[in-house]
Amino acid sequence: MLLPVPLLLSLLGLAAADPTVYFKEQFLDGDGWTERWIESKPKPDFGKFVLSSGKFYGDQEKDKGLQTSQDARFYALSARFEPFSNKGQTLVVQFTVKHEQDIDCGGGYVKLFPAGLDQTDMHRDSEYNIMFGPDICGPGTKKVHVIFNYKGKNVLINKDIRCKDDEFSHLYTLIVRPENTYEVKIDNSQVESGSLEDDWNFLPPKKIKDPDADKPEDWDDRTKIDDPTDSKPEDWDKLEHIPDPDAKKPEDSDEEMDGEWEPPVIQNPEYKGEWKPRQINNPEYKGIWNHPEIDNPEYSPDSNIYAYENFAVLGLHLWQVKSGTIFDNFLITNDEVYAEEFGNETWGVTKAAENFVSKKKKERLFSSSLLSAIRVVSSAYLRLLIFLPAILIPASASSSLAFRMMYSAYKLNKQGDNIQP
Ligand SMILES: *[C@@H]1O[C@H](CO)[C@@H](O)[C@H](O)[C@H]1NC(C)=O
Ligand SMILES: [Ca+2]
Repeated sequence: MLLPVPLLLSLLGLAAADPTVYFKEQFLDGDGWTERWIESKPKPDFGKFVLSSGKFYGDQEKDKGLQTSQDARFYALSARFEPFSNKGQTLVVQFTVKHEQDIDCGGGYVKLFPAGLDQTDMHRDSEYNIMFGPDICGPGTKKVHVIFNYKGKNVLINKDIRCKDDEFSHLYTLIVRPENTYEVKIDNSQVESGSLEDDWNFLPPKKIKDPDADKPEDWDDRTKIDDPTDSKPEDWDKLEHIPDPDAKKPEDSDEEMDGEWEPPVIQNPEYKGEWKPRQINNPEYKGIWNHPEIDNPEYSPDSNIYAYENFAVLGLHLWQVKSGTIFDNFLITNDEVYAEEFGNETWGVTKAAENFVSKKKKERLFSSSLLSAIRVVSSAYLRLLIFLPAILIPASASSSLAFRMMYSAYKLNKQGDNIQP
């Protein structure tokens, strides 16, 4: 029996209501974005974002996004949308980042702010709800931040999620579900997932060590003990240093002037160090004492860790040493499948083209460097030809023949030089 598709989907629990798109920005309307994105003002020297598809791209128009354009700057730009709460809903935050400058140190993340943010005064300490995205600084820091503001404190994820550090566009997705679970995807495949409570220290621990439980005094947790049957041999103790028996009093020693002569001191070859008894297994060993745990009275579960009163602004507030990162295809929605589809249609389409273009560029670079390598080698070879006749033909043979050979080799070499740029 064939079921109609919507019925089939709903039987599988897959049918979803229409996706709600809270925010979407692809920069497809020329300068239009300058009306939607607002610069923060407190510092006059924030870096400038420009609209660009960069040095290589899939589609020159579609792949335009916000590119950082000045080195060693802070950037602070944001866009506002209708406030919404994610209570009882899935929240998906997604965007593409392209570090085409071969990034050394710089942020590639977004911050989601509540409605109260003054966009012209967005700064480092402006309170946000969520910060998400890649961050690179040297070889040591290459991670994806997932930071939640929980009761006024920024709480970082306990797991280490590695970000991409190549020059291509990558799609970053954060999904937060009302079951207090989350998922992080890079390029539409899952790189981390789990429960909010387990992977962030939002709440105090569920269990603590029982403060009333003490290790019994007679609890023996020494694995080895001194062998009671072992004793120090009688001839063990020897001085560590002794007077050198081979030293002789110098004949010119003047005891009245220098005091009584004393031989130099040497290490005693018979000295054995401190005596220690042999170690044996402790017959009384009881194992490691496990501190009993009790329920932590400070702990109370929170089924609303994931929920925020409202989201209203998406901000790019970051520092970059070497500029050139392009941000594009921002999406905030309640629909995971829609976000994946949108990712496929944007990043999914451009990644193949980008790879192709970049490969072609590298091939061109390679073939031009191969060509110059051939030039260098051939020119060195021709130079050698000039001197070979002089080496091979003795001066007495025919100096005029040697000269002719040298001259023609020289001319050949000149041509060799001429093919060099
Ligand atoms: C996105 O693309 C991948 C790879 O082609 C595919 O497996 C997946 O089903 C697509 N997702 C959606 C929602 O279309
Ligand atoms: Ca775009």
